[in-house]
Amino acid sequence: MFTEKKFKSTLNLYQKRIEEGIEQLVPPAETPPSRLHRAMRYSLGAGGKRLRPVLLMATRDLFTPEEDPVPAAVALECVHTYSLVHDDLPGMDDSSLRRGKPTCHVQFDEATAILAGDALLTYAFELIGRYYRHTPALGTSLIQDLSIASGSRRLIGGQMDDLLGEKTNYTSEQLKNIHLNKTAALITAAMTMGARIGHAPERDIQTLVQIGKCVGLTFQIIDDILDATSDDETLGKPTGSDLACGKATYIDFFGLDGARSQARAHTEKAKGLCQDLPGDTAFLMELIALMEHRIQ
Ligand code: GRG
Repeated sequence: MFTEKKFKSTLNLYQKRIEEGIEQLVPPAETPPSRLHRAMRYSLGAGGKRLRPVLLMATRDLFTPEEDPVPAAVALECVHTYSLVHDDLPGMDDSSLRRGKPTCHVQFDEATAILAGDALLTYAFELIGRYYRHTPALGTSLIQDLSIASGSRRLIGGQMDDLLGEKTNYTSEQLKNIHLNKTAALITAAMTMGARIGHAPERDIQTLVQIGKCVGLTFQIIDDILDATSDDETLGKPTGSDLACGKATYIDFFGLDGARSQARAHTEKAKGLCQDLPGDTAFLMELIALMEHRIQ
């Protein structure tokens, strides 16, 4: 067990390494065309929790600490940030607030936000190619994990189905599948990429895939609960949007208490699976528990 103080200081250390990694590895704002690089950095720097890169680094630390996880962690945050920039666009969620700040298309303009998202996505793969070229097998598997998780059958496909869901009556099983694709896939990739950087055996990678699915589902259920029960200021983005655009959520199917108990069940399953992993999993287990109790 971690004390709360030890957990927070470890989390801060990971987050600090990620902030430094973003600062050092992403092209400076003045790189031409500077409007584009300013927009990329604006969205990357706009106060995210860095959950996915922290998961990647903490998972790597369960195994062999030989390879540097920071470039992969930054690449993952670039993909996550691109997805948020595009999700906020008028053609998708049409949101003007993200992480308590104007969204990229509001701060810059729509065309710049589209290009900044495109550039963040592309840059992620440049980073992995550049920093893991000395270990080609590792580099290739990182590219595979990240491209599959962010591709048309996972993140982008999940987003497509989610948008179609505004006009379709999905079943709870279909809703779960959307969330496995839209939310859990990148979270799972965080864990498998971390494990690959630590040269984990395939057996442990398969356990992490199961953990990632549970963590992703918990994360999305809590997202639904917060959208319905929190306020714009606490969340740093507009609340009540699911109801406003007629999207089905876990609360529609299971009620608030039912949704909460599903989140708890997924969290407990993930923590149980952590016990099958090697190394000191105390931090990872606390991080997983935090997802269920997050308020933003
Ligand atoms: C546009 C291809 C494409 C995909 C968009 C990100 C996304 C898919 C949809 C956003 C809708 C949403 C609320 C999804 C729930 C999961 C999620 C990605 C939440 C935001 O992630 P956090 O809370 O964000 O980790 P921060 O700001 O902390 O980085």
